[in-house]
Amino acid sequence: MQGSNLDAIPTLSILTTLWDQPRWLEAYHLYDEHGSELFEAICDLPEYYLTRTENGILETHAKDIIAAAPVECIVELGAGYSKKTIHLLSEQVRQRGQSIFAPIDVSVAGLLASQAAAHKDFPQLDFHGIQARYEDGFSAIEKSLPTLFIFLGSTIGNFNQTEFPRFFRALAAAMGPNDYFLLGADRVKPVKLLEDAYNDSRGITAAFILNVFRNINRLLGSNFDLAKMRYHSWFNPEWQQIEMYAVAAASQQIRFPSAGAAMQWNQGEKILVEISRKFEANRLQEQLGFFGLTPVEHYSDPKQWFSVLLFRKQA
Ligand code: AVJ
Repeated sequence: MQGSNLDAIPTLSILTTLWDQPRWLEAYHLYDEHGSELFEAICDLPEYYLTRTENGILETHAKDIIAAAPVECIVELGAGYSKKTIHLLSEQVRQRGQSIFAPIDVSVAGLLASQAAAHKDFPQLDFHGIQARYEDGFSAIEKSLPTLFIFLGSTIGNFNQTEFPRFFRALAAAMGPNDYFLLGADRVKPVKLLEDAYNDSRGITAAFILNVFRNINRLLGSNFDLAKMRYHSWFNPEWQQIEMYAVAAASQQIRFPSAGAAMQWNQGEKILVEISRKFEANRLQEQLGFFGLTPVEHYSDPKQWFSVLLFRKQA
């Protein structure tokens, strides 16, 4: 297990984006322990089609995907050891035997849990967990080792216009010639389906989004009052993204004692907590071509709701 110092980063990230206009937050703050549990619950919601659709695609096509990407190592970005990863790992072991599995994740707890599970299920896998944010973790990957990088769940949809190119520049730079990249991306579809997936009838998504303020209170000693805010989300058609907001139900003064700072959060004012971009598969393939990633295959489900795209790094 490798680690890096992650502690100094969140405070700066939170304060700078909260002082932005409009106020917003980087999505990774959502995943404290409780947030991770709430996200697991989201994945099982009837309205949240993403996880089960992508899982179906991987279950159906894992054999072809692994056959198309002759590698010795699988690097998973985020989300250590899910059901969907197992389809790929078991095919990798079946087709190639002894292999390396290296998940990169900010959560040590998540990495340890996936290490225990992977060791039990796949004794032929060498496990190399890397505790880091994606871009920082890339440098730990040996470039000469034939590697398949996987980034599932449409997590790519969380990245804004700045983060997206930064991520792909770093990824492409970390990839050796003929390495592979497997990307799960949610597709544009009728608005009602999209909006329901992010506004479930049980209110789990609302709890997940507002929980970020509990995490921030814990990290920074601030006084966000979850009872005085509400959740609002919508599909922005021009930007083709679901936008998830916390809205102040009453004006409140938020203090950050550790930073000696305070902000006035006015009634009705929104904080953009998360975006979830939706993609057109062909356009995404063309776009990634500019980062030196050549499309190899496009896997989808019968309703064409979700895409799993395989790319190869140009030599
Ligand atoms: C984990 C980023 C893929 O955008 O669908 C789900 C997060 N937020 N419901 C998504 C999320 C609210 C999810 N990703």
